Amino acid sequence: MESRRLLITGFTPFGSNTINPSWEAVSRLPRHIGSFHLRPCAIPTVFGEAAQTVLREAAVFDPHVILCVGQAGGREAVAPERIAVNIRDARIPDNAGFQPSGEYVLPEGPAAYFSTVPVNAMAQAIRAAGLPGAVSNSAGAFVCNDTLYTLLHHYAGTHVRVGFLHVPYLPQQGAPSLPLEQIVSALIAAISALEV
Ligand code: PCA
Repeated sequence: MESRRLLITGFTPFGSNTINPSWEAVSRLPRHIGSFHLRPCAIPTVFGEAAQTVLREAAVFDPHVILCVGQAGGREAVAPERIAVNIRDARIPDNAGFQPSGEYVLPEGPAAYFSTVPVNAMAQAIRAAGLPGAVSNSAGAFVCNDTLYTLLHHYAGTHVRVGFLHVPYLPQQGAPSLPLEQIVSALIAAISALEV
């Protein structure tokens, strides 16, 4: 089978966290899943910078699919995000000390974009692997949403697919949580659902 390139990212720790399960899991993924060849990349939890880091990496790697992964404290399931909104509204400062309140991601952009990966199939594949998976209809208004929105805007009308998965805390961060191996397995299941 012809190999396809998947750029997959995880975020640096932010706020009061000293670890980010998204990067912990992404950095432990195998380099090949099904027909995909993976390029893992750590990105900063900084408005704007996060998406720019993905775009710089994508300019070199030329991915068919981009999947970003982020931490969502309080979530119980690994959640493919359905939508990104044109809003920056932060409860805490990002890692550069920036805390926007009700600003646009892109003043000239549309209100929202739908993700261009099959979110229902991905959530279903996670559940079929015996793990908690559920589609989410809100990626929030912090750096994760900002990154997904910016990438969907950039790749709108192209063949590059863009998706986002939020993952729960690791057990050492609080509850609810999911062990690292299970987050890794859920990501593998979700990536396998991109084959169809
Ligand atoms: N989660 C944050 C930003 C970085 C991360 O891992 C979010 O949900 O926006």
